[in-house]
Amino acid sequence: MELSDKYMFKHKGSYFVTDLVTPEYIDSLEDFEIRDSDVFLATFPKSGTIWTQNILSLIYHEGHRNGTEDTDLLDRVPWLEYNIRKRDYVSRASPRLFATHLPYYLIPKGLRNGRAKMIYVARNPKDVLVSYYHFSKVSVKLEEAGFDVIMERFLAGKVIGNLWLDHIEGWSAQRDNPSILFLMYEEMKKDLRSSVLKICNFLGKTLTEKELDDVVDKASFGKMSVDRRANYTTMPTDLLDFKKGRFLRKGTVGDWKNMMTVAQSERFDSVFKERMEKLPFKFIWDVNEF
Ligand code: PPS
Repeated sequence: MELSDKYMFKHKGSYFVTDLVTPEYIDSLEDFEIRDSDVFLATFPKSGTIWTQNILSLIYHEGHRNGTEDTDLLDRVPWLEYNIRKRDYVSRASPRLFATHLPYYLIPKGLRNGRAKMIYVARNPKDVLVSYYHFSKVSVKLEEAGFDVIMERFLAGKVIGNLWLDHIEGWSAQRDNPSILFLMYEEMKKDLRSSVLKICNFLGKTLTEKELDDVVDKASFGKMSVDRRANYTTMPTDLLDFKKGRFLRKGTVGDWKNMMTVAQSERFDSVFKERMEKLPFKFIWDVNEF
């Protein structure tokens, strides 16, 4: 373990939430046994994880789609590295659905060897930063600080998920890997139905038109915000403090413009722009670009 404080510790070059995982558990994930039927959702924090978790849950679970089951996303699509409810992942029934914020180099070797399917969701990093800043108030496990401070930590990679550029470069180097589907948050925002269809095709799942409509409807920001199975209000209060905000906050594209000054935006660009230009994605920074 390289560094540790009340909120985060660094292990194998990556930051983790102090109370929620141990270095030994992270080490054990290298050999976590992967099944061909597993589905992993990978994201940098605040890039659309809960949204895509919900979509996966809705695609796979009829009882979620038709409202007859009351299982929340922490149980439907738990985090690999943050096993908050201490579930037994090894004896979990197939198909297992997992979410992870791990950098590509730390995922189980069974995944790197092409077993299972993975979905990586990316979001423009200014909206990621602003979402992270607001979330650091709601999350009891993240250190609260002013926006300027959080921005400097984000630009230095001293946040959960590490340096955004490293995370996305590591995953996007796999862009020709047929086991990984790459999606953009903004693309989902622009046309959710097409994104859900893309996910279904990738996973070999065939839904009827009605089922597809149900998935799209229940994955909308408005419906998720009031669905306790999909808005993390069932999370323990020692993890999230809902007096300080909501997990589903705004769900828009371009909110960074409401937060960042011109000087902050320029400072951000001066650190990120060059490497971002080499990424194989076209980022959308504003709804007017739709
Ligand atoms: S985490 O903590 O990493 O799991 O957070 P994550 O789920 O990746 O990101 C949270 C942001 O995603 C937004 N969100 C949505 N946007 C649009 N539509 C839907 N259905 C949706 N669900 C979640 C959520 O509001 C957070 O973004 P911000 O910008 O803070 O609103």
